[in-house]
Amino acid sequence: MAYSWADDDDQTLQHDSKTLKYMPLYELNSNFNQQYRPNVSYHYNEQVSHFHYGVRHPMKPFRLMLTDHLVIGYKLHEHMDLYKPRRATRSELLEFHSEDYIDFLSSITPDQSALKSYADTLAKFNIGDDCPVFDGMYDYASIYAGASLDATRKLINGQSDIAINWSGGLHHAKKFEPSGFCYVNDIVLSILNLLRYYPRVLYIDIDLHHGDGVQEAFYTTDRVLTCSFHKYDGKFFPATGNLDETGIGKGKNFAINVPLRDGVDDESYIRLFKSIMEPLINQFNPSVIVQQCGADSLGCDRLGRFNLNIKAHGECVNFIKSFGIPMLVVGGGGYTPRNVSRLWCYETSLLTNVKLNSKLPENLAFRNWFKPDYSLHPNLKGDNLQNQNDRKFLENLKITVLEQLRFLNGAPSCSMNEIPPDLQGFTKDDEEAFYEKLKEQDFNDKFIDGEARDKKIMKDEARIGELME
Ligand code: V1D
Ligand code: CA
Repeated sequence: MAYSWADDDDQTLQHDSKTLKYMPLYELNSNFNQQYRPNVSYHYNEQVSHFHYGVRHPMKPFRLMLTDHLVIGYKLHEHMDLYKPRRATRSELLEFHSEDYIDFLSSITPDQSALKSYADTLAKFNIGDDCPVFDGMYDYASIYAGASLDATRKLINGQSDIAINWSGGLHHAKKFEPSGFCYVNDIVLSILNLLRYYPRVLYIDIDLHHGDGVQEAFYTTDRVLTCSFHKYDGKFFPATGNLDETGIGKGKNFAINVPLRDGVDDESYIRLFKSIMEPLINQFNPSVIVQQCGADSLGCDRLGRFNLNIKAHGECVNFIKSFGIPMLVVGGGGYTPRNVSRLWCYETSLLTNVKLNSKLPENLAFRNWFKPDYSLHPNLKGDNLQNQNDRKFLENLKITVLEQLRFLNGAPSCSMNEIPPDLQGFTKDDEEAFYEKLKEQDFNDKFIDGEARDKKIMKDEARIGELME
């Protein structure tokens, strides 16, 4: 019988109605002792979930609160270091974005944007239906970017092997403008920071949409290899990411695109993903990986027409983890909040080596969002959605990409000659002083201990109690 990526195949955590309340929420994986057991950190500033793009807009930051409730409800905080990161500063944002764009972003208000006199400025900065001006927009952007940067600092100073920021992953933002719901590009900012210490960065993007902003930012360098899997038909947003976009100059062949059609299913996606990523990682030999885990590639997404189940998406993340390379994991798109939060909670469990009971915790806040099944793994495969990627199409994709990999000629031995400008000319002493400062900064970051976290949960529940009355 074929493996089911949807429902609960796990016998060890099964229960009947009488024993339900005694069932553990999770168990450690059976091969726990032999497995790669990375130090995992979780970077989350809950303020990020309070912003609203607008009632009709599909991007709902609220999904991040649902995710956090699931993560905490399953007690995954017992397996990670938790940080409440500070916002990114203006000067941190300027590492990638232009000054006039950041000035605009930090000064425009919804009231002003309603005025006709601003029409030209709004058009200049691509403000419109996809990227509206909303209350607190700049705060929102600096909070999610701050969390990704915080995560990179933990990787750089060796405190974390895997650092997670589900509020990040906004891969479309450009140097001079927002794009596709993304205001600042936390991924580009993070990669720039990682490049100060790591010779080669691999960027993997499994969001439904092409990771165009990240690809564009590193299109001419061989120190960052970008690889995006996405829907492509020449029209679907952002209408880039065909096979022939491969990089230019020194970056030739260091951009990889896997353009797919609607309806791709679990088996075909996983097979294709693994058959490309394994040789790619062996060839490029990255020193650090950034993985964007957009949830709009799941079945039943409000904007997407892929057909993946949560376990299949997770299988890709787990496969990359199995290489044991330091990794920044970020979110991205995802427009059916209940499934976004299920997915990112499940992926947190994979990264922390914890096996979750499929039945959602009884005392979960917002549990009614997950009815009627209350399961972590509802079947998301739409039976009426045909897989328009037939075997031949997928085989051709694989062959073309593997052919491109042959041109990589091994990993570039990096002389670090493309170090971001502010670190050029660093002496050993400078570098040590810098590390000391980093450590100090870590200490000042709000590290959330178990007790503080428990208090926070009690507070959240009280608030929900009030809401329900
Ligand atoms: F359906 C909508 C309703 C309101 C506002 C916007 C949309 C919408 C849906 N899809 N907008 C889109 C995409 N834009 C366009 C352009 C509008 N022009 C006329 C064409 O099709 C943008 C999709 C953005 C996807 C973002 C992402 O999922 O990749 C993401 N990743 O990280 C964060 C977000
Ligand atoms: Ca993608």
